[in-house]
Amino acid sequence: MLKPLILLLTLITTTSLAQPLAGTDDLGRTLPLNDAVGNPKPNRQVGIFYFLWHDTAPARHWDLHEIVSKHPEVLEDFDHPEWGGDPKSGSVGMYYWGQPIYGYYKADDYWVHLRSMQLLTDAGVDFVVIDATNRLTYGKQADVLMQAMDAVRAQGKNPPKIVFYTNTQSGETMQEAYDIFYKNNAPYRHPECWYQLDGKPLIIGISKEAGGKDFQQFFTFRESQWPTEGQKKNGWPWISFTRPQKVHYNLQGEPEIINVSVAQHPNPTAGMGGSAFYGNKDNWGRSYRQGTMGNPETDMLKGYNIQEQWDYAIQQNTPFIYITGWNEWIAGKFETHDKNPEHSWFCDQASPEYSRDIEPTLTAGLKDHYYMQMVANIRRYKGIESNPSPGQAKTIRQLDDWKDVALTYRDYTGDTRERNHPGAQTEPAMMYVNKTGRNDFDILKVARDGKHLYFYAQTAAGISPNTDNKWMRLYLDTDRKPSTGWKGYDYRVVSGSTLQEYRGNQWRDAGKVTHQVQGNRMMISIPRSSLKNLNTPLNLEFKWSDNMQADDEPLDWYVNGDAAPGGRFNFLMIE
Ligand SMILES: [Ca+2]
Ligand SMILES: [Ca+2]
Ligand SMILES: [Ca+2]
Repeated sequence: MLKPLILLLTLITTTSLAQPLAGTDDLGRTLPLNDAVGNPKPNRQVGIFYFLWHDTAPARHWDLHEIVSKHPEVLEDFDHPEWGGDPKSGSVGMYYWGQPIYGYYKADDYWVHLRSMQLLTDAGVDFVVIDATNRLTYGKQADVLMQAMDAVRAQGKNPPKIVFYTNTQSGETMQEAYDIFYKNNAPYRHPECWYQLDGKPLIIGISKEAGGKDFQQFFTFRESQWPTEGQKKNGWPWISFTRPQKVHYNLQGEPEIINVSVAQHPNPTAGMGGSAFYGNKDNWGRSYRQGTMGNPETDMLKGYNIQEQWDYAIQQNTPFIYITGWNEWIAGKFETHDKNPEHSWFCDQASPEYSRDIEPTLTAGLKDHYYMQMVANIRRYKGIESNPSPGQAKTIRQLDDWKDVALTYRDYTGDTRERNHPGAQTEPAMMYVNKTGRNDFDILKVARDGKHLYFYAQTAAGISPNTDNKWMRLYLDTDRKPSTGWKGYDYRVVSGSTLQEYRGNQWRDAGKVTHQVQGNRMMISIPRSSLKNLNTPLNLEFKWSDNMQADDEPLDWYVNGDAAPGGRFNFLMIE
């Protein structure tokens, strides 16, 4: 029952904060920390457009970037066999513009959602906005996603929550969402995953279509706001076709939200495909900036388009920023909107340049550049907690000595679980199998005295036997300079006992170190004298890695074994 008091509640926000993780991306961009962006600010919330629609890919061929790279003639032949697909089905086919780092996954793949929730938690994203604008609500897929959120929350982390964005047949779609996700006894009910605004779960749609419905009092509503419509009160924009983007206002006339998007298609008739394939110049790709198309060949990795929007959005001080987007990936191939019947029309996504996903990808060298850029901008918008203080120096002789080292770094647990799930491909069908998860990092610590640095790792279960040099590695950026060492790492310890220095573009043995292992605990002691470029007072970054598969590729840390912290992040130790 609605109490009048609820209406008086102002915007109360709980902010999810990333650990102050360090990191530098492959373009040399270093993440800002507390000294650059300041402490966490109240009333700063970030949502990101998130998609659950990946299901069955077209038969035989499904990767638009590969198809067009190998067979550009398809662009002038609507029924060309290299499009793949089933000519008998008459289906348009949903093509991937590129390959996600986890492969062409289906949206019911828990392993993928768990990784995404970890990445978005580390980034400080507060909620994911599920695209339910096409009438579908993706019950089973959203259930899997919310299981992943629940798993991350059970570890004491603050993962994103969930909001549904409806538009087509909004009233019916909101009803369905209410019935399957929210109401008592709903089959996919995860109340702790509901993103709340003004004391009630938030839903986006056409609020007048909720009139008289049983869910009308249950939700806080915001209006679906299309970029081609006039500005609505309470509108939440999933994209903006103006430069700079519009600030959108709530019913009280307060500035509430602004969108930032990786790319935009202000000429929907041409669509992203028109610009990617047929010479249209009206749309804004990843390289667009200062009113020009930019130069995709040199600029596509750098995210100039969305950066221009972030810079403007952060200045507006709205309590919400809406990011578009995380993982759309696919676009339908439709009949032409120009005069040539052999052309194909792709509306929202078409190519590496004319696409708007931030999730890391193996296509066209985009890697995790857009993810790292997003992390940096969320920090600029929200601030971040200060770097941890290491406490008193302490000599560590045995594993039990770690008990009174208070400063604790945390990894996720459960990130070593096996993957065994079908991909979206059908001809041939594909099973994604990943059994590289082995030792599951949980708690990490660091200590030091005048002579040694000590590193501690505690795993979720007993540590596996020391059988190979991928086992329980420790990476150190001892001078905290990304320009020295391999990806900044000047040293690593392999097999617990061999210190290696990165010199002359390869890892070379640089002495022996000692380690101890007992059950699920391990420690390594490294003499300070063996680290040539160690900053004093200490100012270093470290990372644990187990069972990485591609030794020269940090993207491996998104996919294989376990890394602590994940991806390209490092823990910080600053005296
Ligand atoms: Ca772990
Ligand atoms: Ca370094
Ligand atoms: Ca991890």
